[in-house]
Amino acid sequence: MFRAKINKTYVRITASIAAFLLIAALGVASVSWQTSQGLKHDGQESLRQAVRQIDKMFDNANMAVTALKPFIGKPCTRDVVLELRRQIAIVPNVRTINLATNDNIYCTALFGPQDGIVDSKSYVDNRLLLMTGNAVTPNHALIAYREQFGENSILIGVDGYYLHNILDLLSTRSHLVLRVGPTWMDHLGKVHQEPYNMDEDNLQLSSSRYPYQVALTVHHTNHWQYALDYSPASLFLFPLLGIFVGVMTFMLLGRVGTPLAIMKNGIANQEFIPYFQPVVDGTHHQLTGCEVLMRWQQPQAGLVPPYQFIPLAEESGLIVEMTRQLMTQTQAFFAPQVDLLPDGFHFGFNICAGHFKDLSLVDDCKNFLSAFKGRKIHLVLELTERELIEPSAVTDSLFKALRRMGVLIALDDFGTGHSSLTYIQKFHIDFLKIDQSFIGRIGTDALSGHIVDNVIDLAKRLEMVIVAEGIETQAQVDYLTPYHLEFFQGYFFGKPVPPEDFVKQWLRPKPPVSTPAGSA
Ligand code: G
Ligand code: G
Ligand code: MN
Repeated sequence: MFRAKINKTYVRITASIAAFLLIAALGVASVSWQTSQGLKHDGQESLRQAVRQIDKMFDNANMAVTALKPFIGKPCTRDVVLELRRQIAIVPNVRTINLATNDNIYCTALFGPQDGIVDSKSYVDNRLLLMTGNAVTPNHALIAYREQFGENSILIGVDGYYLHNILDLLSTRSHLVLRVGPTWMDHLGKVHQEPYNMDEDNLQLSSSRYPYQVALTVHHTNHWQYALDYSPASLFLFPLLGIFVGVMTFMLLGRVGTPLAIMKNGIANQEFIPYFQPVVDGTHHQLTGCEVLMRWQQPQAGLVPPYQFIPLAEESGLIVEMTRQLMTQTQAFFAPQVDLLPDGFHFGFNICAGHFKDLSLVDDCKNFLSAFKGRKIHLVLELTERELIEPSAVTDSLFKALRRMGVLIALDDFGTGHSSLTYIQKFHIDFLKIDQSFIGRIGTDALSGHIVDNVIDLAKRLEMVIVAEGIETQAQVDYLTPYHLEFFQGYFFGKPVPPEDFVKQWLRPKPPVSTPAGSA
């Protein structure tokens, strides 16, 4: 039993930890998913913002182009150069403006007439070129915006500083880069010529109006750093939920169940066992029978006394099945050794109102009696006077059937209730068992003695076989002896004991004791 208990605690703890871990795993998965979704969502939002800002820059460049359309292909006069400079001054983001014919730059805002070379094929879509710098500021990143009109073109230089600013500002949780064809700028403003390494976790967004993309990488190493930002509730909720579910699992597994469920379980496990108390004859105090008393051998609580479970058993009706088990165990134990029993041995079972709902008691008694084929035993059913059975069609046929089988009826706890003579006659009572409370009064005071005398008198006048219950002392025996009662029962003769002890104490012929010489 101890071992079973340990195993059970071990199982409970294991199951509770498993439940906690399951919730924790769910939590980790949930936090991870929320974080990656959040990072992705925020990344996409950053990309959209970046495209909006960068498009606006190129829109500005485009504005300058529109303003300069009348000067396309015109010679690089002072007026033209002044107009180029005026646009630089008034249009945001624009740093340089050049005019070109084919691949020849012939007019610049800074230097006026020129004879420079431009490789128009290096422009992505003929429109954009990302550069590490130009002739004037070689180490300052710059993006050239080009618009072509026949063989002429306008080249607008947009400062890399603005691009760098946009990328930097939006690179909160992951780093943004701007890609123009094979060239890309990182969030620090550095321009790279080597191919940009795109792996699976990259997000990118192309502008619908200009030939460039912005991209970003969500780094796995950063993932858990942002868990608190994206799933603050889950980070607290799941551990709490895990603890709650773990504790609940532990408690539910240890749940004892309702008293009724425990009792049903006890029936299934045959935990209700018979104890036997001897009944002796009133003259020679020889064994004449026994009262079978129910005990509950409960694995956890040990031996449970009847007053703790009989009321619930009677109320719920489980008493019928429990009494059946008591009868079965009694016959299984005594039938094989029936020869040990004195002739006419009485087996008394306690019966309550629940037994009179149907006729199953008849079958139970039939089974009991048929186990003792020789018929040298008597079956006695003890009905308590405390709660009398209502006469009805069912009880009527039940008592008739019992009588036919030879089953005897005892009125238990006599004197405590209020059974009438008509009642006693109607149910054909064979024995009256005078309640032990009266026997207990013997020798206490004059009035008590009077009450005891009266109860015995009443029983005698009913002309029934009488059992005096609860005899505990020699004085009580002496007091009762002149009444010539048929049977005695009580601790003075023997307490209720398990079947093996009953056989040992009352039925096994004692081995002859070798008397020490000189003692006889
Ligand atoms: O044996 P003990 O004195 O502890 O029993 C207490 C009460 O329980 C007594 O009133 C006795 O009649 C009752 N009792 C014992 N066994 C049974 C039983 O098998 N059926 C019923 N109905 N009552 C029992
Ligand atoms: O209600 P019922 O008469 O069935 O009750 C019988 C119960 O009385 C038994 O279960 C038994 O434990 C108890 N009993 C039997 N003899 C004595 C006795 O001498 N003294 C006391 N106190 N109880 C007894
Ligand atoms: Mn009884």
